[in-house]
Amino acid sequence: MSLYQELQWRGFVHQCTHENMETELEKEPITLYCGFDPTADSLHIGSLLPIMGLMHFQRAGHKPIVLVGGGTGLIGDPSGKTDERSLLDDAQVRKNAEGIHAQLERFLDFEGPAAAVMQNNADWLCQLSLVEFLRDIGKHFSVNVMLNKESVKQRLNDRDHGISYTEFTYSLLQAFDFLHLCKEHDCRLQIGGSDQWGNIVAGMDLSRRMLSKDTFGLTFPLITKADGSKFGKSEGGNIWLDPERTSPYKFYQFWINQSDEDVPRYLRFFTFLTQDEIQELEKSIAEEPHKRAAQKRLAEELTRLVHGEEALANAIKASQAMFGGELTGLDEATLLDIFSEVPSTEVQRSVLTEGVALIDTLVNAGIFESKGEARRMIKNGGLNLNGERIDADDATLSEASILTGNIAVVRKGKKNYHLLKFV
Ligand code: 485
Repeated sequence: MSLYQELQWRGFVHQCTHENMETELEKEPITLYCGFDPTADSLHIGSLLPIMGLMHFQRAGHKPIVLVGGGTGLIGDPSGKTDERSLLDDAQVRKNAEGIHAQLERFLDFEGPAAAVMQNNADWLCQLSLVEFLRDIGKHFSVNVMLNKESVKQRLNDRDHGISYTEFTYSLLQAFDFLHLCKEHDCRLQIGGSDQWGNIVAGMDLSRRMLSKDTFGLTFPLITKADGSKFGKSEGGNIWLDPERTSPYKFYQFWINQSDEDVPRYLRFFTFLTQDEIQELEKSIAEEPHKRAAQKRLAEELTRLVHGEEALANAIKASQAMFGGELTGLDEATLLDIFSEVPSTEVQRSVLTEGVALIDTLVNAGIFESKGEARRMIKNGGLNLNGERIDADDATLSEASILTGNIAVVRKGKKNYHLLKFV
């Protein structure tokens, strides 16, 4: 199967500037690029599709340039935005650029024949002189055409959500990047999300006019969810690639929780599994949906890709803990993360040394209404402390009741968890 066919069956191709793209890509390895603006110090899962795209190109022998928009990030892309962006200051953009540079590095191979290259457009954009730019570059752009671009049109007739001269000029900067990379690196293709179409085409026009070179553009679709809600958000907001912002456990859980309707598409987008492997998983969704084998495989592949093997093992262990699995061996941060949505009560540490009965503490913490209820639960084998069943009514608390840090985990029945935090 050719690279282009592979991208097509996976659903990556939204729009493409050339009908002969497939043959062009088979002829010889080319250099291509995708740009990421440093609007935050971490990427989120919205960037995964273009990242996967770059990886497919590299696996097929093409050479990816990953561009971090240290220059364009100072301006802000109006594409797909209904409001003017607030400007980020120089130091913030630089810090953000460092953050996403480090993240992007782990997905591609920077050695070998198709070695990827990192570029920061601040290196050339921030040196431009205004007068020169207006004379040499600006002359090639027709305002009449620009006013008809989707990203601009939307904001023209709206007084409250108008567009500044600054953002209006953004696409010229991105066009200049393509020209620069075409000239300096013989870069022939730019890829991006569907919102980037106008910017990509602007760069192709500029390269044709100034270098007489033919370049290509390819965009990916916007990811939609079967239920109409927005892809990539949880109640807590974005799902970030930075483990400090979204823990590997939460990241893993996000994918585990995808619906049966969405999972087949996500397997094509976000894993390198073959058509056969994905078909097998689709069969399992149809025949044994309760096993959630497809969701598990998706979560596994992605957590491994983004966070590595060890973080994946921890995320799986943490997920099992929530369903009655082993609790020992998980550190305090992981425990707090797993049980972040579980009620918790602070308890005076002195109960650990004063031989206080466990059931008294549980009633005081509001976990049971009465001692009678607690005793009945114990009799039925339904009370569990730190993963171990409590058999005796008169069990007491001690230092050994702490699982890790200052926490003990109480489980009532099958899944009712409650944390005790000794203070
Ligand atoms: O030369 C370039 C300079 C900057 C950019 C691209 C080429 C960034 C681009 N203008 C942009 O804003 N991209 C978005 C971003 O950085 O968050 C997203 C797009 C999305 C996809 C992704 O970047 O909204 O469709 O292209 C990689």
